[in-house]
Amino acid sequence: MRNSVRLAAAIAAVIALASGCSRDTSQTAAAPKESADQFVERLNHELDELGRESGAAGWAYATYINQDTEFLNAKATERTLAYFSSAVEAAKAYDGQQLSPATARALLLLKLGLSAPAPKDAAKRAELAAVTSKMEGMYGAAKYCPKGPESCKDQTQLTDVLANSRNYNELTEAWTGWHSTARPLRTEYVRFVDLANEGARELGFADLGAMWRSGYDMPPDDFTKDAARLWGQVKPLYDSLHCYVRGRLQKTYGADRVPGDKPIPAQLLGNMWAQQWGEIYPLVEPYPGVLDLDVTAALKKQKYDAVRITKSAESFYTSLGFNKLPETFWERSLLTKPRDRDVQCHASAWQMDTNGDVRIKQCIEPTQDHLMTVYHELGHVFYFMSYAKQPYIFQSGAHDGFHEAIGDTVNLSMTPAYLHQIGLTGAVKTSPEATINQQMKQALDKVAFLPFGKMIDEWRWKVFSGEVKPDNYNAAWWQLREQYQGVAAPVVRTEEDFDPGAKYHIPANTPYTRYFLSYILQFQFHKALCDAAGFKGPLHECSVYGNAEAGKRFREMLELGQSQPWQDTLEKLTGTREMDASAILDYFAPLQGWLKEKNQGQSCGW
Ligand code: X8Z
Ligand code: ZN
Repeated sequence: MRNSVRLAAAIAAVIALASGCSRDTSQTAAAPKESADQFVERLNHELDELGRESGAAGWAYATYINQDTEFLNAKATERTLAYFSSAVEAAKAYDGQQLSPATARALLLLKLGLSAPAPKDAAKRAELAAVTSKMEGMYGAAKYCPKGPESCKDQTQLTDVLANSRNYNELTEAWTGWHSTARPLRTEYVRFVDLANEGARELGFADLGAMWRSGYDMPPDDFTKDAARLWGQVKPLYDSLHCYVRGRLQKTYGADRVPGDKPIPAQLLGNMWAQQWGEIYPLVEPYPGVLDLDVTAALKKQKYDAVRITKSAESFYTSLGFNKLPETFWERSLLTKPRDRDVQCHASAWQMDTNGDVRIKQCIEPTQDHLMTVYHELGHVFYFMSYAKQPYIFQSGAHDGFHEAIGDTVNLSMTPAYLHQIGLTGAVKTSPEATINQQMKQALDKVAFLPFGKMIDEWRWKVFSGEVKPDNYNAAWWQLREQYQGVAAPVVRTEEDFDPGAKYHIPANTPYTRYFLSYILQFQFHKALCDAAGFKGPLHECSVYGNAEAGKRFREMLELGQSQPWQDTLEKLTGTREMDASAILDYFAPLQGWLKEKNQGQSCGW
């Protein structure tokens, strides 16, 4: 992903837009003699230049957080913001003109190009750049130090506790400790909301949330309805999973701690944000011992290091016909956590320029979770490489959910058969019990995530519109977490806390609905690729590893970037113009049947 304020497409192009232009920004002011096509051509060139500067500053900051890199990153961001303000202003000269579809689209994307546009006022612009830069660093460097500097634990360590401990008090302390680090972010965030909203309003949007919802090639209200429709399609499946998992956690922790008809305490689900629950698989395994799915143990035993994990992911993509990663990827990526400095460990992918400098930044550890994340990040990287021939403004995902879905689509092909083939799981067994085990493991990540993916921006939409005010930030957050996820805060929360700030994408201002969409779309993509490969069995058994035809269809989609409305791009691969949950429901049909039976007689819901 690129950087925060920078470009809306964090990962993508438009972000890149943000990167820095070496020219004086005043050059962008309307050049009346320029035709619209010429203007867009100049934009593409300048944004490319600008992207290099903001990319370099952003990378330096994210991989070495200190006052100086924070300052330089803020300066680069400020220049990006200024460039955008002036470019959008200049583009108004073409309002009402007859434009080619490509030029009209480029000008529309320009306006949507930042995830937080600045007010025109120069002092406010500088303040916005400074506050966004500051928040990112605060998050990346945060530590919980219960008993002085020697006792400090960072996010990696606290996340490990959430994943591996089964001790209720230890889990509660790690959760509470990490969330306490977000308190100082509240003041910064309040100011950020004011400034970015002002920028969005100056561009003609009702608020920043409305601007985000306008990035989907359809009226923003239709998008809101579409996202709600998708959630409605998958909610019954989530409810079944929630009911079953709560029952099993009750067996582990007792009914006093996990009451039958209440939300699940958020620290018990194996993840700091209760967003993916794969780590508690051993507690909920339907048929113990039937299938060896312990990839983490295999990685450790075989002494996989970060490079080998990344090479394994690369091989999957090259098996589909993608070109290999460039040498510079290996020289310049950050694959392990440095010992001696603060870095932003939240994984991301970077398109540093349009000349093939692509990288990832991830503090890789030998676990299944990290393995899947590396495949996810490389999905972004192969998307960057695939659309590199497009004009700069179109170098982005068909929409941001597409960008998130590429690597995850590949994840869906990492079946037990594939993992066995690369030596990471035991022999594949086919039995109804093995299928249910495998599906449960997948559902703990893929189904459990859905309400989380939906609620994050639901909260931000309310914050940006003013429906939720700062004195109600935390209460509104927990209301949504209960409503969507059916999880509860481990300990009493107040407005002294700022729990949203404990999740990377809030201080980094990365829109989150993209992930919700990705978790629906990736199943549509998977189904389309399996069809292209001629696969005939149940969807969850399909892997397109090594399949040339599936690879070709996939690459053709990626090469289009953001050059046309996403509906056209989706149709090309899947034959439909709508995002739709039937593929994910189809995929999990065996598990949903099983869960319904197991949940009979239980009181489900919260
Ligand atoms: O942020 C990410 C990726 C980088 S784009 C690691 N994800 C979301 C998260 O961690 O919250 C992937 C899944 C959801
Ligand atoms: Zn991603």
